[in-house]
Amino acid sequence: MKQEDNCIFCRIVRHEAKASVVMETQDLIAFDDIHPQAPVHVLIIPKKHITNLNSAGQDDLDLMGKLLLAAHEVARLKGIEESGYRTVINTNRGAGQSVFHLHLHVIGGRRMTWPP
Ligand code: DGP
Repeated sequence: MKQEDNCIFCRIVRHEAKASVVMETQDLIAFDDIHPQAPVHVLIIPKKHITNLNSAGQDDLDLMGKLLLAAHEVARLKGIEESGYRTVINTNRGAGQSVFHLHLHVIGGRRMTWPP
């Protein structure tokens, strides 16, 4: 069995699992997080199954750039580009990664504290 078969985010990519989709391109899909930590909490994922940043390689340079630029597009669509938004990628369990398909959190719509 391939990793992709059992991955919840791959199932969202294939539209087998339901998600509130914010935007979709050939390479990426963005959808509302099921456990939002702020009024806006969107996850952007590559359609290609990449476990996390540790698994991304030189072949993914273009894709990783698109992922980052998509954060701005999501913020614009959600109306938070001016008020501000936080972008987060958790890598491995110690950092809080719970779904092992690379995803970029776009969080906003409320005041953020730092450190998180
Ligand atoms: P992380 O902890 O960085 O791995 O973030 C995983 C996020 O994914 C977490 O905020 C909850 C969200 N999530 C988990 N399963 C689903 C799902 O089936 N649908 C949606 N929309 N979000 C999910």
